[in-house]
Amino acid sequence: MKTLHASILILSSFTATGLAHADDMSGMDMQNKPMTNQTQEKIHHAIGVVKKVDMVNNRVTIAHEPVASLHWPAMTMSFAVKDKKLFDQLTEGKKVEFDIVQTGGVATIVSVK
Ligand SMILES: [Cu+2]
Repeated sequence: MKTLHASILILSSFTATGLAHADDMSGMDMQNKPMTNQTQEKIHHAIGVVKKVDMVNNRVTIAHEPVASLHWPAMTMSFAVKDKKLFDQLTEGKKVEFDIVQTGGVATIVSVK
């Protein structure tokens, strides 16, 4: 009976791996589509002052207020900018409200108000 039990455990761990992989695949598909809530990407809201705009590298430096949903204290940091159009609202010295998505340690601004 002991041997049988062990093989059931092995079988079920294979199944779990298979499911996790299926999740990864669907996540990859989603990246080519417009943002939906199914991407698992959480949108974080922040407020800050634009310090430096780097349109060539699609980056902006913002002195932001604390972001509770990301457990971030207030700080000045660089963000990736998702769309060139967002630079219309990212003027140095301007106070902005913006939405951030964080994936793999990279914080990307996805919209600006
Ligand atoms: Cu920060």
